[in-house]
Amino acid sequence: MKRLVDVDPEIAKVIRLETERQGSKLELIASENFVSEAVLEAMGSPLTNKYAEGYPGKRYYGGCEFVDMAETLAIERAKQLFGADHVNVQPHSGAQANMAAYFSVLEHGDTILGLNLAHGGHLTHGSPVNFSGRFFKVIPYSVDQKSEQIDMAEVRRLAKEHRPKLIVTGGSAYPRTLHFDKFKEIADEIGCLLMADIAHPAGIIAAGLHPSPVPCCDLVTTTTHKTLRGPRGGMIMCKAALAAAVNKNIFPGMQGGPLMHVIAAKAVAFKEALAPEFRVYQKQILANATALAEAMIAQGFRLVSGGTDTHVMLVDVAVKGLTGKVAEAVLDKAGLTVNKNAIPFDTKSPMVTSGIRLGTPALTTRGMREAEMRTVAALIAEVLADVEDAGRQARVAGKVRELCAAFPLYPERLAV
Ligand code: DSN
Repeated sequence: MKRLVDVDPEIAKVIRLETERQGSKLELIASENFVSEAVLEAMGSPLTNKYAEGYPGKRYYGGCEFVDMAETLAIERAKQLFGADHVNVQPHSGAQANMAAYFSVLEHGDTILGLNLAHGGHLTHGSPVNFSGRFFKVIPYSVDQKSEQIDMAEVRRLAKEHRPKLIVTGGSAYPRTLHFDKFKEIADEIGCLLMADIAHPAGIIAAGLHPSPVPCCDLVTTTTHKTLRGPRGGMIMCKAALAAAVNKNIFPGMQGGPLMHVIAAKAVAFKEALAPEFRVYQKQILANATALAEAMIAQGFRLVSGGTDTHVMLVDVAVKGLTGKVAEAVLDKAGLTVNKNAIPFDTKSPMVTSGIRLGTPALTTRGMREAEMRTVAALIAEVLADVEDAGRQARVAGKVRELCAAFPLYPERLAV
């Protein structure tokens, strides 16, 4: 077998450098995680060669008997994990899952309610620069200015005033519990559909450590690569009544051939998530997030909404006279990977921002615990105390490398 390093040394080098980067820096991006070797193996398998347009047992190509098994396993495991009536594991991404979910129940021009992107929502929940904002009439709801938590009174008021066909809940920078039951009450009051995008807390929900939207939502979408720790991709769950519409809108509606290697890897990740250790892992993500949040506050930072109930937190760096853009850049130089993020009612542009977003799924996968989270907060504070001090960044980078070395990532890959 010819090895990648012989066929394409340039790409082999890129992969090695990226693997080293992941292992030697502290990954605090809330939407990222590190998959198992088993998930990687499934993704890098000859299943990538197979065309399988259609669904198990009903394909437009011959030779699908084995990929059918992979997709059926993924579907059945996801149903078991979340208690869903119906699951479609084919969406290539969370954005495509959301698009197909919308198209299953909405017509062009219909009204939807979604959490404002600037308040922790997601592009696909109605941002004007996204298809969702172009195809639908979007009424954004906000967080309350004082509590910085979703203002349910405003959601009810807007729902009654605008009579949306669909309310969308979920987001990518919302650190607090999502109260799906309260959204359901409002949806029932006005007789509209309810959708939850659980891309961020999916793993926590699967472990039963966050309320599940599955019993009360018509549609639930997710990515599979964040807290769920599977391959990069998407998934839709829905009530039985919407199963045919969802399947039709993924294929042939908006996708062609499913990525069978990724679907097989989703099946592997779901098997891992069904094992008892996954609940232990999710509990540790939450314990680490609480520890990191408390330590950041102790270091003098302000956290949006005062803390977190999940794996994610938003840190207001403006209180230290900084922007998210500068904080992200200097932390990266010191080996701490974060992303700049708008905070609610931010006065700065999305390319500058007043905040950074931190999350604990990836570091928890490496085995780090509360003590390491306190160290991480101290390192962040040390770097941000003087963003002009390159010597300080280099010193912290050394400490980061030491900490990372104690929690090796993909060691077998780097040994060769
Ligand atoms: N980019 C994802 C995140 O970082 O949360 C959302 O699409």
